[in-house]
Amino acid sequence: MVGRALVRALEKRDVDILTVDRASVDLRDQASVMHWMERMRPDAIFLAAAKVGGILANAAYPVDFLYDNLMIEANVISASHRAGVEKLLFLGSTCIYPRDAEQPIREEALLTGPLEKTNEWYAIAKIAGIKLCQAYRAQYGSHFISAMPTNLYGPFDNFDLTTSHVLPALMRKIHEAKEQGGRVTIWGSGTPRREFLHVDDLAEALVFLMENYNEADIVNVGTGRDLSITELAETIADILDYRNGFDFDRTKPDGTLRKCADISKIQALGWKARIELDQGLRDTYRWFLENTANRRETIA
Ligand code: GFB
Repeated sequence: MVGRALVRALEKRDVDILTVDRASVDLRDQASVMHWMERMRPDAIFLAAAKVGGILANAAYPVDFLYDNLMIEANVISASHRAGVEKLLFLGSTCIYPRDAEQPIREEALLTGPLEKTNEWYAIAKIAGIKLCQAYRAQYGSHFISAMPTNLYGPFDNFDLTTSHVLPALMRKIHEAKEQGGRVTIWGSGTPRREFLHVDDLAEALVFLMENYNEADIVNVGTGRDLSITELAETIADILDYRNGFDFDRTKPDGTLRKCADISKIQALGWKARIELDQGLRDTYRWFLENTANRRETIA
């Protein structure tokens, strides 16, 4: 999802875009990554590739979330250094911050307290990636930077109900309840609050940081506005005209109760999000209808 959004953003600029899919290079394999890097010699790298997923996927696949992400970032960052890449941008996540961090979460909160248990594997891997970028900068003067996006959504999201994040899951559940009848079940209590950023806004932010930022310190990327999971469900229900109400499955985890990024740093640099949640949801639903709703095999 992020890689495709980056390609859409970069196509508007005068650059040659190199992409690599998992069928041609397994980023967990050091030799393959080094070989690709030496053959292509990119000037700049956006490291968006990662094993990602929602709250239950993190619990179900701890090895994938820790090992795969550690290997991907260690291989790509070290190969970038060896191939003389001039600038690298590593993508983390706001789940790297302590579970009880003061809200909105400032970048300085990193490593000041215990992590949220439901995504600890992923958070540890992402913190290691941030530190590796900072280590290359400290030891070799590398221009490696890290951005921390909040919860993302948009075209090419994962709509699988067991592994996806909350926004695509609720969109699909509400769509199916509207089409087939029945009610929608929200996992957990519905009270946790989350901040959602459209992936096209993220891509613009990443290009902006690539061009304008070159420091060791991490940078949050978000809208600065959060809402409860129930409010998100109601917003999607309004757009899809679903009126049958919600049930709550309290056997499912809530995760962290609040996760809203302080975005004053990136705003001071001169960037802010443009896509309002309502508009972003409408666009994403249109994409869902055109690409997945009638082709279940692509999302099963
Ligand atoms: O998006 P999500 O899976 O992950 O869940 P996190 C957010 C909240 O939505 C939790 C609730 O409180 C869920 O219980 N929720 C309600 C649902 N209904 C659903 C549903 O049908 N599906 C899902 N998935 N959730 C993620 C991390 O944490 O944040 C990732 O797991 C990543 O690793 C991402 O860092 C940014 O927001 O809790």
